[in-house]
Amino acid sequence: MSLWERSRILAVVGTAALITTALAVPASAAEVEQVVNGGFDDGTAPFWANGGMTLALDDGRGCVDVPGGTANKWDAIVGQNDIDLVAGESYRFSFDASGSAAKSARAVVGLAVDPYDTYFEQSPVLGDTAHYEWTFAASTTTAQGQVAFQVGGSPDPWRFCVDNVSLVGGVPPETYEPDTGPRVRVNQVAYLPDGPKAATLVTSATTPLPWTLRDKNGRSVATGRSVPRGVDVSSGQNVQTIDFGRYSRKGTGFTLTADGETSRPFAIDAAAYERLRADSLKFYYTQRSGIAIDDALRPGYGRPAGHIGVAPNQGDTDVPCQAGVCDYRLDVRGGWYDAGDHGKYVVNGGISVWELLNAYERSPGLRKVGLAIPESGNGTPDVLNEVRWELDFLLRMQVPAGKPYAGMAHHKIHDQAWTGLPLLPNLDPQPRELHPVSTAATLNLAATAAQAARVYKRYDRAFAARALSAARTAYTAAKANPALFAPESDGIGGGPYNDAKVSDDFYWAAAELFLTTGEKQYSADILASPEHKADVFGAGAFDWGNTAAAGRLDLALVPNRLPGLAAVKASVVAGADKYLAIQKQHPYGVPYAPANNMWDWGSNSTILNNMVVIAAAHELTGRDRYRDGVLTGLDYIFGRNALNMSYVTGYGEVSSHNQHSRWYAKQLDPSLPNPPVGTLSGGPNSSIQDPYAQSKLTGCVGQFCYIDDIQSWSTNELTINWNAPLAWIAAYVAGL
Ligand code: 9MR
Repeated sequence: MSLWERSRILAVVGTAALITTALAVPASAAEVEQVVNGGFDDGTAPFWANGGMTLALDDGRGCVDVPGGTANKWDAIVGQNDIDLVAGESYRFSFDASGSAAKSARAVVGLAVDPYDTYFEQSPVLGDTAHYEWTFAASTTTAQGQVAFQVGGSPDPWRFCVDNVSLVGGVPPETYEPDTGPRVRVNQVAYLPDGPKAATLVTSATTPLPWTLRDKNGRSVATGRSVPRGVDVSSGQNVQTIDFGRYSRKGTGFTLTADGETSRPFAIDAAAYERLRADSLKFYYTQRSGIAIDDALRPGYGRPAGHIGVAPNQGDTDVPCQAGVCDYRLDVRGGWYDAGDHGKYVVNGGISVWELLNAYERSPGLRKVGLAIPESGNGTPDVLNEVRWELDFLLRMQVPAGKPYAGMAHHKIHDQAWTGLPLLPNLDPQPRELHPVSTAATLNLAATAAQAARVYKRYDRAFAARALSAARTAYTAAKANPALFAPESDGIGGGPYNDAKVSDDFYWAAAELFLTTGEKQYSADILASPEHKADVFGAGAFDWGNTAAAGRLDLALVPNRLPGLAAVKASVVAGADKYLAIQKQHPYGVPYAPANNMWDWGSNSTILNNMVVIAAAHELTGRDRYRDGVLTGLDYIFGRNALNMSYVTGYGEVSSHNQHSRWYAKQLDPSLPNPPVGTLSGGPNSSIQDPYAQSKLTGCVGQFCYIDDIQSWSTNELTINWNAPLAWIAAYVAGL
């Protein structure tokens, strides 16, 4: 079973557990030990060791000499089988362990037999003997459970010792209380001097309270009274709002005090957004596949090239298809790694490219922003240099002429099986495979290559011509194969990015081809599309699977002669008005209110994408209220939220910095870096699909469904498609 399938099952189990908890009588008092001889008092059995290791007693502990030179954590294991687990029951997993300096052990409670599912895992960094302890709820009932310490994957040999291994069932479930700091919630980065300035106060008070704004010297510079807002649906908190927008002097180190609490400090200044405009785009260079990352350009982030056909890598220069899918091999080197994994997916590359090129078209100030990348100074704006790295990869994913499905694009290329963390790209030993072509991927290629033909024309005519020809070919091929869908089940070794609705992708591709060529064949398809008159601005405006709004925005903003353009523009303004109305009702100023308060995977990007629509309305109408809506939305991302934290690494006093990634894995291996400054975390996700989030957050309300831990891939990953709206909005704000 794949991680993704497993995650779906866990999600279902999670819900069931929630319901049971609500109805259940308190857990019975009997706490039952599941591990036999965990203290190694009777020798080492029934623990076992593999990978050529011998488990032996040393001072009453079980110890192994771990060989160096293995690729994966699971190439060397100390474990015990036949562990009983009962779904929904809460377990306390604990042990004492030591290891040679800074080696990590992946401690797992999982299934002892194929497919070796992981129910709970932690990867503590070891040193002198220390005690480790966590509580989690089992998602599955089995008599074939396993407690294991995976200690492989080290280049050099080391010694691992463990003692007092314990898995006790029937313990009371742990309650996790996030540390949310002061109850006055502000944008911890910066408000603009002439922009709106609002904060949210978490309080039990239901009548207005006085507030004071202080400058960096503690001097009161403004005062007022808060506005009671009742219980906020998105967080379950009783809140009030504070409007200090009349204060407009520049400065740093401001604080806001109300109800006996003082906010984290913030600036009133645009400068941070100029930095963010570059940082959010610099994120992409260190995501690059197929090129060594130059430490001189990104101090602390230098690493060898990944997936250029050098062992232990097995790709991406000559990649076969999955068995039975095709009989050719492709050179699909380059591009950006999608996220914290080493996969490369055309649909997610597509929306990312579109949004960054769109930022270039909409924010002229981006042209002069240097990104310190190898191509800097070549006469082409750096944002286009960076996006070109991905475009070249997307073009390589197109099936060559003369082959079956010529002109279509393969949906994705990634590892044959999931790998563990941490794992640098160049050390990934998995075989790489091309997955089948899909209509959605092909239309992503058509849309972005057509857009690229327009954008790159003045810098590289030959590339623009090649891109346009690839776009036309792809569009024709998609029309001939309109229903080849990537299935949800294809989630082993990489994410599925399944998408069975492609009318939006057809619309978007036709729009980009029309905007670039002006040809009637494409405008005819736009006008005939069911998407053209539809309200495409839902709870979230657009994402990798919903691209109609991308087409609509460009039709509204890129000069063109489509009949009925006034209505197209009006539809964008109406979409923005919808998001503004939601924001106005929201005591945290969020332009996002998902049905049933079910926050989506990557909610931060959804919020930012809704802000892109609001910013588009600003361009279309020139009205201040749209600019103000974007700025207010920004406050949520940077700390005016229930968790009182900024979701962008290095921005704000407390910010996400442990995003799920195989190579920015400092939390697991101190020799690796955290994600670079300017990296957006996915953010609150009500479905908490990963076991770590489930162990901490089960029952969470909206905004609270987030944890800054590298294990939480469903709430705290970084991705190319999430940093794109951050870069878009940063460029917009810096350009105001
Ligand atoms: O961002 C994607 C989210 O919208 C999907 O619901 C989820 C499951 O298909 O996958 C997310 O994308 C992940 C991808 O499949 C693999 N690379 C990491 C991505 C972010 O978690």
